[in-house]
Amino acid sequence: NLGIKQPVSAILEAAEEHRADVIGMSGLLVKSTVIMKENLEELNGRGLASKFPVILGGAALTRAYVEQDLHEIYQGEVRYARDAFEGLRLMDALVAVKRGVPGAVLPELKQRRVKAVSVTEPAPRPAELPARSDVAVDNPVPIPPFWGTRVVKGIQLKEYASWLDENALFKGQWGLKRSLLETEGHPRLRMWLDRIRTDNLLEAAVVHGYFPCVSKGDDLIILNEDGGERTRFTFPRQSRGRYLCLADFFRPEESGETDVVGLQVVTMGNRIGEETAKLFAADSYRDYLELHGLSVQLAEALAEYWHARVRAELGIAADDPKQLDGMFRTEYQGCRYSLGYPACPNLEDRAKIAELLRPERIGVQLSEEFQLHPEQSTDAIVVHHPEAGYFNAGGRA
Ligand code: B12
Repeated sequence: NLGIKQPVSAILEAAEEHRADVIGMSGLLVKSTVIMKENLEELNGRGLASKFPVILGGAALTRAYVEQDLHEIYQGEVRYARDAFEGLRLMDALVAVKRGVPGAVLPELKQRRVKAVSVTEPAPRPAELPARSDVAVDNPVPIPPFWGTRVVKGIQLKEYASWLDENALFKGQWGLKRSLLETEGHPRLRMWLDRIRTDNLLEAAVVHGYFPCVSKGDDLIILNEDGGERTRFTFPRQSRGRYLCLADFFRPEESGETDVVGLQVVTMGNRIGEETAKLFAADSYRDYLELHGLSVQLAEALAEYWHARVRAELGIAADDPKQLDGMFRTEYQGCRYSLGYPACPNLEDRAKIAELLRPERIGVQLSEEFQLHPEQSTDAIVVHHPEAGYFNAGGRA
């Protein structure tokens, strides 16, 4: 395991040095799917495709993208693995084929039934789309407690620990079966939370803000104090159904009124990354996997908790569900949209959020690939409109 963000030359050097049978790569963000394609082209270019079969996995990839689109490009074998277990089965098959074991074959390639839509480039806006959806424009506009940004540091774990989505942790991160939750999941979680507290591993911090804004067509325009334009976001509009666009949840410019949008960046700080790196270097994989998984879910928990604080500050928390699972089903007023998700897919827009919030004040930097460092950080646009909810738009509608 070479770790994250490895250039293809480092991957190939290690593969040659260790005489690897197969190269595996993992992609969490859509951007990494583009890099994988370039890496495969590089292997072609260096004449290494027949030497190194490739297994690809990760949240941003689909089986069809790998086994159809990438397979067409790559001059060697490339397969998709849904999880580590499929990865092991593939390794068995690939190595058996390589060694010429009689009867050994690779699993068949999965072919897409419907035509592919590009996931990296937004679909052009068709001319016949309506300028707006039917989203109400007469909902009350809350008054924020302040305009501009605020930095909050030293947030204690006990404040947001109860917002941890245990299902996502146990199932999604730790890969635990239901039957192991009582004997493994809960005790290990208690142990890690204790250790995080005792060793002071988290430096949870938030920068958030309220900005005056209006909408115009598909654009959300952030205003200056004097009412002039400060910056604007352009969001995709659904090409059918309700023709929703994120901009519709804000007062249109023509109304003459001004709306309010919340922005936030939350982070778990740098120390936790150093700790997980130590565990990794010491070959303590189980501990590494558990602590890393917990830390990323705690970033999500802090974002959820902060969103609730923002609803309270805006005076729209009256409808908040009493139970946490209702929170996870977003049964409250408004919605928290993270850039990169379907309603606002453009990761480049993270630079605008960074400019408005200046998250470097809590130690968070935006990389050239528009990723936040430390990894356990997430940003969001907070919308108060009662009709706001998650939806697909643009190429993925
Ligand atoms: C948890 C999570 C987070 C956490 C932690 C992320 C992290 N670094 O681990 C937090 C809250 C920090 C986060 C933040 C963000 N996230 Co996020 N996140 C997720 C979520 C819900 C789960 C990812 C995860 O950790 N899964 C658990 C791991 C273990 O699974 P996995 O990576 O898929 O790997 C498994 C398999 O795929 C396979 N596998 C993977 N690789 C390989 C390789 C080989 C060789 C093999 C054999 C197998 C294999 O085996 C693994 C075990 O089964 C996904 C959605 C989803 N359901 O997948 C979105 C998702 C990855 N996030 C997304 C986005 C957009 C973001 C943000 C950009 C949002 C924002 N604006 O803040 C940020 C980016 C953070 C940053 N630092 O810049 C998008 C990415 C799409 C895109 N546009 O690029 C996703 C896909 C959600 C979506 N549906 O749109 N996120």
